[in-house]
Amino acid sequence: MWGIRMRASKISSKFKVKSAKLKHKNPELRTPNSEHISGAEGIYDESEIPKACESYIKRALTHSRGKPDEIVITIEKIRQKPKKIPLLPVATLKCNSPEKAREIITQKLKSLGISKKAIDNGFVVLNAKKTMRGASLILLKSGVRVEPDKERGIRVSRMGIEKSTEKNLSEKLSKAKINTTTVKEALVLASKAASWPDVIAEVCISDDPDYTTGYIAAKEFGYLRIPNIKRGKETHGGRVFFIRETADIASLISYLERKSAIII
Ligand code: WAQ
Ligand code: MG
Repeated sequence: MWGIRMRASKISSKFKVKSAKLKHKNPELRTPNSEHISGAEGIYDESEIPKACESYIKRALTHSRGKPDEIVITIEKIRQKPKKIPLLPVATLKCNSPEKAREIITQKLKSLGISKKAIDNGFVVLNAKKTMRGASLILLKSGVRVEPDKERGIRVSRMGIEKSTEKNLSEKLSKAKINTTTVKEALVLASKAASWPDVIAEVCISDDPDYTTGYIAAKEFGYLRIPNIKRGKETHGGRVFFIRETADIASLISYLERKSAIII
């Protein structure tokens, strides 16, 4: 098994000249002012590597957030046996506006014992103009953000789905007319994260301007899709994990970013 990750970015127009000069002096330097365009990750068999890379590259080059000027693909052999994880059940809620979405999300998070302060801090991340590359970790009582790098956030990575499970899932999603890579990848990510005991809930809004369905996920109620979580053409978005106040943060981050997991 191989883990493949893609990350596409462009130099923020504000910094174009400065960054280009810096890069000219040292071509290896990662531009500090690059803007995130898209990212993706999965677990594949060796024979699938070329196809997976091709589709990641295509995705990076045709993204609705714009043209990248850097695409990084990492392909690495997975040494440890992946942890086997169940898929969260999927449902789509009724929602016709971002205001209604906020109401639904607030009510669901409160029912899990998440404080108003933590919820408000979550929405600050989700509505911020500058999107993060990864997710924020918020303590569910105090509302404190504990991800070490507030711009990058935590990247959930090294996850995939068993072939037969994916086939079943595709059939089920097709019936609901939502059999897309976007839904499947989000579901795999949410399932991996939800399986960690200290992760109580996740809220996600896509940062793609043309994707307006988000979700809230938790072990208690599964993966709930929320249409119209944002208005079209808006480029904000993000992910927030609400975690136990007493969580061991280092173990949690290590699990989300580095431990391989396969949905069975
Ligand atoms: N780990 C942590 N955070 C991530 C990751 C990751 N691997 N990938 C993206 N993010 C964060 C980052 O802040 C992005 O700005 C934000 O999530 C949104 O990422 O069922 O497409 O890739 O129809 O735009 C939801 C599907 C799609 C709902 C979510 O997210 C449905 C989506 P995007
Ligand atoms: Mg996106």
